[in-house]
Amino acid sequence: MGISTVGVVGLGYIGLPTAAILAANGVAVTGIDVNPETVDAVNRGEVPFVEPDLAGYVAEGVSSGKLTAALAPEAADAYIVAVPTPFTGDHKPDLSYIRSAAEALAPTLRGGELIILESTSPPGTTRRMADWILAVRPDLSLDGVDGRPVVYFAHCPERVLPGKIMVELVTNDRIVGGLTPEGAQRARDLYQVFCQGEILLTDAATAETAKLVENSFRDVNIAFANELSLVADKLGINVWELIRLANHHPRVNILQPGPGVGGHCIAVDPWFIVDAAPEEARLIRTAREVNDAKPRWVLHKVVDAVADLGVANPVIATYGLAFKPNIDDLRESPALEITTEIARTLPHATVLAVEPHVEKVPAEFAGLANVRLAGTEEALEAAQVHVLLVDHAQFRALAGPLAGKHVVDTRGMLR
Ligand code: SAJ
Repeated sequence: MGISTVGVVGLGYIGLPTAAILAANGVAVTGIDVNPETVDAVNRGEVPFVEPDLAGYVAEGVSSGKLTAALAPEAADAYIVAVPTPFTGDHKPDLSYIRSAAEALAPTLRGGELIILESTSPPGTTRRMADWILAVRPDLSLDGVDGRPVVYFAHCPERVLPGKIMVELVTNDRIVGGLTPEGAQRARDLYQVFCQGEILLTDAATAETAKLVENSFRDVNIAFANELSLVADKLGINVWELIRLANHHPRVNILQPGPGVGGHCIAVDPWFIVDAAPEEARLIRTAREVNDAKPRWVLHKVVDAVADLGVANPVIATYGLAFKPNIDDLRESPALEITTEIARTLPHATVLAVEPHVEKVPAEFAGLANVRLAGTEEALEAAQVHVLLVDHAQFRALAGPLAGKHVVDTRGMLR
């Protein structure tokens, strides 16, 4: 069966680019989202967040008629589910968005559809999604038993890097894990429409775990760099110089320390492994703890710098709120956490948050009268302590103006 219509459930950082790239390759795509503002924006050909090149794809898809958005699913040959999988306060996976998506899709199914879960998920989630759907639709099946029409399921984790999504969607290799071999083959046929990388077939649970392992690998390596930054600070050594020199060894490639690890992936996914194998995943858990502890360490550095200053009502500038450079994404952002914690810990200070990618005051600032958004010039002029949190391209020019000032440089921008 050829796939000519696709419903993409969840028009976020992954769903919308995937919908747009499918539409650009001639597939009729309906993007489905529960947020009416997102649906309206997409139907106007607009993108509700910052991602290079995406706006052009969405505008083109809408004007060609290949991309539309709706609040509820419609009949389609295939569906891609790309909804959030956050964790709860005690680091347990929250699958409620997947369950809602499954239950919303169930009534539209006729049999023969392919349903792909793209959301990063704990091992076994694709199977659970299938079970939720079949609980609502016992007239359908996974294998055609008793003559009941088959629905095909696969997990195909996204691995694109925010900021490069439109390139990596096309060039990255993809892992496709089927609940059944036929589910994997059908999913491969769909990704071949736009993916030029290798498409690797496996089973659903291995695909789910592979994605978690990739991000845990990166988290562990960043934790090593962050731990080194604490060690180097204690020893009075410049960590950036230390890493630069060590990386001249042919088999050493240490990552960069920062204010902590943010984003919806690397700060979250390792916990799904810890939850699935708590006794065994000791290094993975420790890496999470090391990275999660870094913002507090930075906060103490800022408090110390302010104490050194000895000013009653200091002005502190923080540069960057996003979780990494050149994007507007604030999810799990250590920079945002540090900025709000400075304001909370130092109620007599004024905190000027400089974030060129954000216009709307973050919800985290609510109830804090001493923190507000500010421009670079105002921050440079008014602040006595400057905290570099995100290495946005715009901030590269700060080395000169900040020379000789009190600076806490978490990204080695002034190295
Ligand atoms: N970071 C450091 N030091 C480094 C590298 C990163 O502190 O040397 C920090 C960043 O500032 C950021 C966090 O880590 O706060 C994560 O940034 P990232 O660029 O490493 O990764 P993400 O979260 O933007 O995207 C990751 C990618 N995964 C891997 O590289 C293994 C991407 O390929 C995945 O698609 C994405 O997670 C995802 O959606 O899972």
